[in-house]
Amino acid sequence: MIWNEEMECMPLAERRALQFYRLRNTIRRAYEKIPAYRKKFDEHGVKPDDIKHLADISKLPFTTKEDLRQNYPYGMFAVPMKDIVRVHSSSGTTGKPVVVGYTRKDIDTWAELMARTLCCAGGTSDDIVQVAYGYGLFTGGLGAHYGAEKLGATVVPISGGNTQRQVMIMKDFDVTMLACTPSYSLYIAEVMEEMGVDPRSLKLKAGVFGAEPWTDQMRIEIEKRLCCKAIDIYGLSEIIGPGVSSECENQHGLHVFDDNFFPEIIDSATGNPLPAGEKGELVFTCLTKEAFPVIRFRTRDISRLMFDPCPCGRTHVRMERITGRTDDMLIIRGVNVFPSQIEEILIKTQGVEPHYIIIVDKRGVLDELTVQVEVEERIFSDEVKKMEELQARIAKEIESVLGVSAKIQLVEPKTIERSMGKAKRVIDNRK
Ligand code: DLL
Repeated sequence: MIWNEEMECMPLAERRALQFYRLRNTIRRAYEKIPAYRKKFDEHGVKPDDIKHLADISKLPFTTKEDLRQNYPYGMFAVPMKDIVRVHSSSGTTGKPVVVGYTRKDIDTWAELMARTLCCAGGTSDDIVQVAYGYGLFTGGLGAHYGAEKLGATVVPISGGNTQRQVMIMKDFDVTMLACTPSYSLYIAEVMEEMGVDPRSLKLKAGVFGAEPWTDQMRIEIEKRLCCKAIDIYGLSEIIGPGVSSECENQHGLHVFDDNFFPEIIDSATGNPLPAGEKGELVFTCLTKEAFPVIRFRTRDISRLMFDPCPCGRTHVRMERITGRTDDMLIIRGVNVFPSQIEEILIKTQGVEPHYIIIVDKRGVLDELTVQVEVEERIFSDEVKKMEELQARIAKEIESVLGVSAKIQLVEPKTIERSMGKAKRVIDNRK
């Protein structure tokens, strides 16, 4: 089922016209109502009326996380506070958080986009949706909650944590859909196993997983362990929260809800737009947001756009699953390494569990890469020789795929800390 056929299956020419109309309105409003945007546009020598075609978007200046921080907390709002009905905020682990605001209409738009997302994953009003994303300033919990309600599904607003209870409720409440981070879904699967609950005995049919990077290998692992379809959903607080893009049941790229958010791919070093289909940094412009209309926001997420039609009938442009962030990339002895590349190798390796940490240190002048990964119980209790053989196999694979040597530490099952939200998988001690 498609939630909003008119918008999701709109012919391309019509959508382009709609995007342009909405873009013009957003730019005018931002220029008139947000002094920081007016200043930026003026410094850049561009006026809203200079935007005469969609392609002119590249004439506009970018917005960065730093711009939003400098206007903390409410400086980027385009409406008076009396019209703001909700705020959310990013975690702010690296400085002041970013505060995002929503009008009533923005909340409705968001709910609609999350209803579309759940529909993309096969959801209907018959579903029972366990929302195990955190509720609070984080956008995951309430975003999924409003979307599931809009869909007419039954919401179980459990939030993150208390994993045994998650399993009990999933079983007793006949939950059919799960919403949480991919890393938390694996932890739920693990606890389920410990509790002796067979995932095949559950009603769970699909999960909408996002908020952190994960790989196709991780998807296979989750689908196997939870016996459900694992759908990748993407979003960020600055744009709206979850509900920016979602895979459909074909699981081949995420449909960007581009009647609301205009995506671009740029070269993160030069800021220049890249040719269609090339991989680079994702940039979004909000087309329908009232309270917090960000223009050309640099996400730092790396993806590429896919323009070929999807069998589901949606005509949105699709984005490839995020393969890393520009600020995630580790430079190890001059070689660029993305954590996702290491994850792919680990999960493909027989005998290890999908729980790992990447540690980078500096020994003298040299960078040193260490990968800690849990091994399966049967291997851990086995002979030393097998462990050594496994260790060597992983090291060799990393060396041949990434071109850097890594120290592999095999650790006992269940020793790496589990996450109930966004997993922290990289410790860079050089910083
Ligand atoms: O994580 C919103 C969200 C909630 C998305 C629930 C999906 C599900 P932030 O906390 O602002 O918002 O973090 C946004 O998380 O720039 C990406 O780097 C990362 N991210 C989000 N979804 C995915 C995904 C929410 N599917 C940042 N794959 C983004 C990879 C993701 N990374």
